[in-house]
Amino acid sequence: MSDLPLTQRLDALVASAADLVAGTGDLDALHALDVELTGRRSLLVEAKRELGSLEEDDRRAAGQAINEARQRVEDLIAARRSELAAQQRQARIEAERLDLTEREPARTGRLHLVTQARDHLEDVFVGMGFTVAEGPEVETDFYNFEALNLPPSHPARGMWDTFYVDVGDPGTVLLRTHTSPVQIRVMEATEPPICSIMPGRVYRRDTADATHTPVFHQIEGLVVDEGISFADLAGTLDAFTRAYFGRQVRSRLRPSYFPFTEPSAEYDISCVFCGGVGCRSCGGTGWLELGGCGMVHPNVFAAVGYDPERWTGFAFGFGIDRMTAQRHGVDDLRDLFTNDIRFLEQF
Ligand code: FA5
Repeated sequence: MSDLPLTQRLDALVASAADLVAGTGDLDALHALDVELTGRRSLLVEAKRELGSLEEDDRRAAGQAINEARQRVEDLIAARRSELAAQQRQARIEAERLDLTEREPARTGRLHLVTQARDHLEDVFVGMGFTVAEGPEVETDFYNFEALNLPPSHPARGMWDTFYVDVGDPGTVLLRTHTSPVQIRVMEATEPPICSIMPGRVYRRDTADATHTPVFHQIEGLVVDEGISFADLAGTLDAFTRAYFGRQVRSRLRPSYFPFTEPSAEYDISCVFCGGVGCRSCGGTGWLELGGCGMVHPNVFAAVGYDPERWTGFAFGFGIDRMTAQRHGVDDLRDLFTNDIRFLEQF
């Protein structure tokens, strides 16, 4: 090849460089080829060494031809370099791509356990003829306490450690401590007969432990009509217990005190873990406490303008979170809200 004229040798060199460059598969191979084609030991550099033996005019033309050939080779290499870099970038993006549609069905989202429980409770009560009502979480002192027969400075207000909101006169606006204020709102808005449940979130300044959280959920029930008796309350709660927990679970009422009901009772169910024999979960008693209930106090009827001589009724309020925990064998309420996906996806 070295016997051929310089321009022909340079053309052949550029043509073979084009094939070699096109054949490189990655940037490392291209770098090695770059050194071979344009480096100190390359044919292009060797050709320059021949220039010394040429006449001045020929030398200028040959030098120019060598420079042009080098430029063409360098252009080929630069074009291939950007092609390979783009290919490499694309490959990395493909490798790192997260296709969310490829996730297994078992990992799709679901309703939180407490929401599932609330929906289920609503279904059971609606099946028993109740309607569903809701009220605000930020309440006034009137609805949360006063209209419920808890006038200011009533000692029983201490039963509910309250979060007050810095709005209006001090102590007048608060985060509701129970769902009972919704009873008042429902009675203000409707004439008897009433047969409603009122689920929702409530707030108390309670320190979190295995059975308490500062934010939790209750479901309130209210039935008002002529001639409603304590036997109706007991029968309704018994029917609910069997529908929600199963036929093997029994319920009982124990005397208690709430300012807005008279008489008042605590509602217990036979322990779902030991069947009533006594175990660690029920403290050896065989019973689990779910909430309070009683006959609506005449002062509450008076606060909403109902005639206490004509109307009677019962009310109840259960803790949904504790009920859920008991139903599913969760022994620490805090597990429901720390949002550890490994815990939540079991339900
Ligand atoms: C009340 O809140 C009454 N309003 C219930 C009521 C309604 C009585 C209508 C009579 C008529 P109590 O403070 O006991 O009552 O709360 C009811 C239930 O809420 C408790 O039995 C418990 O299940 C749940 N509860 C109370 N505090 C917490 C808490 N910090 N964390 C989780 N659940 C709680």
